[in-house]
Amino acid sequence: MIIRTYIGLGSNLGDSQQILREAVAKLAGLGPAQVSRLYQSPPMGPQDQPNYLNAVVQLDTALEPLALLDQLQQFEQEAGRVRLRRWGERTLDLDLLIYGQQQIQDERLTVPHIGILDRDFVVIPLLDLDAHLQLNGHPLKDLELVQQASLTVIADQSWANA
Ligand code: A4P
Ligand code: MG
Repeated sequence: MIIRTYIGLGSNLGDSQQILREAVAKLAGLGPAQVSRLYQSPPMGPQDQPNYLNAVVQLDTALEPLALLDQLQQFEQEAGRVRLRRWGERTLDLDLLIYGQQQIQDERLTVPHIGILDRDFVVIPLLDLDAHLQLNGHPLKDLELVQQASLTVIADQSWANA
């Protein structure tokens, strides 16, 4: 069965735009993929770290959730991932945000991802991909943080092909 999933991408170390572009190419190898616009966002967590580039990929895939997580973690490693501290700087972070309608509580995986509703750098790119997307029956577009987003659009949805 093919499931519609959403993957959050973040980077604030190295050549972030190139790192995210390569990540999109790898994700597209797992099934039909669409990409949000590319955003710059101020760091959530420690403030003494660079701004992030963030985007979201919509991926239709036959992979089971844990197999998809394995792939995401492999792509993080291939990007030379370093992770220095919680909520701190990293070369590539790939989070499984949404996996169809499924709720997953596994020691390796919580889906929907725990931070979605608090993170404008996740919600706004999700809305690029589906303006009517709902989480637990609530339309994301009605969230207050959508009106107060602190993101800057860096590039339109063609950025990953360039
Ligand atoms: N895990 C559980 N559920 C999931 C899921 N849905 N997707 C487990 C991915 N992984 C999931 O991941 C730690 C463990 O979470 C994994 O082993 C997996 O089994 P990790 O990537 O090493 O750590 P983390 O939880 O991502 O790190 P951390 O430090 O808690 O950070 P966050 O919550 O990912 O946030 N500011 C801006 N502006 N933009 C950002 O993208 N990102 C972070 C990192 C901080 N500030 C940011 C941004
Ligand atoms: Mg992560």
